[in-house]
Amino acid sequence: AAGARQLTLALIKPDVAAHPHRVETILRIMRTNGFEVLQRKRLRVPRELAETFYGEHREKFFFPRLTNFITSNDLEALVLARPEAISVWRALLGPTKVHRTRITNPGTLRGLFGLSDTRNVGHGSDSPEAARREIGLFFPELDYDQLWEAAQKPAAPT
Ligand code: DGI
Repeated sequence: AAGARQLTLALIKPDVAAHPHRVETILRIMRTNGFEVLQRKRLRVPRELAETFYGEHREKFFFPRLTNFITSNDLEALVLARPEAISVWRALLGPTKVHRTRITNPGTLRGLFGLSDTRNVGHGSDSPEAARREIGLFFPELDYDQLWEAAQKPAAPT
């Protein structure tokens, strides 16, 4: 039996968001894999949001280049829903470090489209707690619990 649907925050980072046809390819891959796109927005991330979002990495050597990159141009933020949304979206993305992922997981989104360990195509929340926090950061105007409730109803046929 299908379990409850999970929500996850997906980001299509600026390296890919600059290419409309790649964004469309990724959206098609999301839908083919059973994801419902509940919310979608395109935005230039303010520095403060980037630093809060990646706050756990504040002391890492790559923090400046990561936050510079994520604020460098528009990106796409999406709320995705399906059972096991968190792990399934991260599996589609592939492992974080593109240089290795190109060899080990060439068919994943990072394997296909990644440019570097920083410019690595996308983001996916890594736990339900992270998903709630991250959806709140990117979609502060939404009521998370209401969104979750709505996600439990079957999608209208399209
Ligand atoms: O959840 P992920 O994005 O897969 O990975 P994460 O939460 O460990 O790291 C967040 C982002 O930080 C990742 O998408 C890219 C960047 N990053 C992580 N480790 C490295 C890195 N960037 C560089 N240049 N080198 C790293 O070792």
